[in-house]
Amino acid sequence: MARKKIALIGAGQIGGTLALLAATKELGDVILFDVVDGVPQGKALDLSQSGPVEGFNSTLKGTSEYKDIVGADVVIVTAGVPRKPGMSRDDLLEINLKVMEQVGAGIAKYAPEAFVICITNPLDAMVWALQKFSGLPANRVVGMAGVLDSARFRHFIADELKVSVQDVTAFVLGGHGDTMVPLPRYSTVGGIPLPDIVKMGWMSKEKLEQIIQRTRDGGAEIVGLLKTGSAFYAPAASAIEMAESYLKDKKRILPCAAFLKGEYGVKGTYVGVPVLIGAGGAEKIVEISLSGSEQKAFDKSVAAVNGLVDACKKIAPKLA
Ligand code: A3D
Repeated sequence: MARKKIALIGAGQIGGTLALLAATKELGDVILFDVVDGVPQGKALDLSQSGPVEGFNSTLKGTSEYKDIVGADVVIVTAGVPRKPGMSRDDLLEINLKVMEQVGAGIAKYAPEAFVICITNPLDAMVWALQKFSGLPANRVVGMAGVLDSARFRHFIADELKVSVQDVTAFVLGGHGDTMVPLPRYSTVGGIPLPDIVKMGWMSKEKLEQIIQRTRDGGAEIVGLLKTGSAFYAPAASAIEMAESYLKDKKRILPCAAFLKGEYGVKGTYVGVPVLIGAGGAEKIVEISLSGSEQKAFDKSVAAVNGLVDACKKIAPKLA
């Protein structure tokens, strides 16, 4: 079987980590693309030289030319700018929208058959714009946010209860922002839903609420510590999990920003929901039932995403 090809658009903090993970897991050969000439080439060379030590056979190439992504099976997009302390994800909209236009054109021309994962913020609006700019079918363009937000939730719960992260599952739905919706009812420890964990007295209700809030603020907490950029290890690991499910047709059910066509009562917007990812891309949107308050929180999150999408349409009228 020929090796798969993974194109990474943006060779910054997340892009470099994606390249390392894709190579060490031998998901395929890696193309690192960036507009800053020298950076993708330098990172690709450095990573290639870790191959003999790590024992992987993936090849890595850095480039500033879109033609090198030709035939990519997967394209992961991190191009743009990240947050600095005091900035919200939404503050990045205008500048990153222009970047999505260029990236969308590059993908449309050279990798129109790829499965595309967008990470650039503000995520839900950028993945919507990228799908429009690239013209790829919506089932092959998804956004990474829910896997990361859920991983943060899982980490905090496992850390609090001193149990293995492997036994903690979590679902965080909605947009990737302050209105994201962590769902305790669908999050479990050893198969036991979190509300039951509270009833059993293993964790107080107050602690669970604190963890939910810390999950919502998870990105800002790291921005505040790093000061010069945002999280990159866990975001990269999360996108790789999605790429692997596509490349190996694993049919994982992962929370992703997916294009809704009426599911959850939402039409024409990208928002975080459980998605089955396999060789067909986003093969199925899984519709779980939401309680009144969960649906209200989800609707609020959708409204926030719609506000950003409207802002995109004003800046780039051709998206309207
Ligand atoms: P950074 O290290 O700055 O890397 C971004 C790279 O994009 C830089 O190397 C730039 O040179 C490059 N770039 C800029 N414009 C273009 C362009 N037109 N074409 C190609 N490359 C370009 O940032 P990062 O890797 O830390 O973060 C990347 C993005 O991911 C930011 O928008 C973050 O806000 C976002 N992010 C999202 C999440 C989610 O969970 C959705 C989490 C963390 C970061």
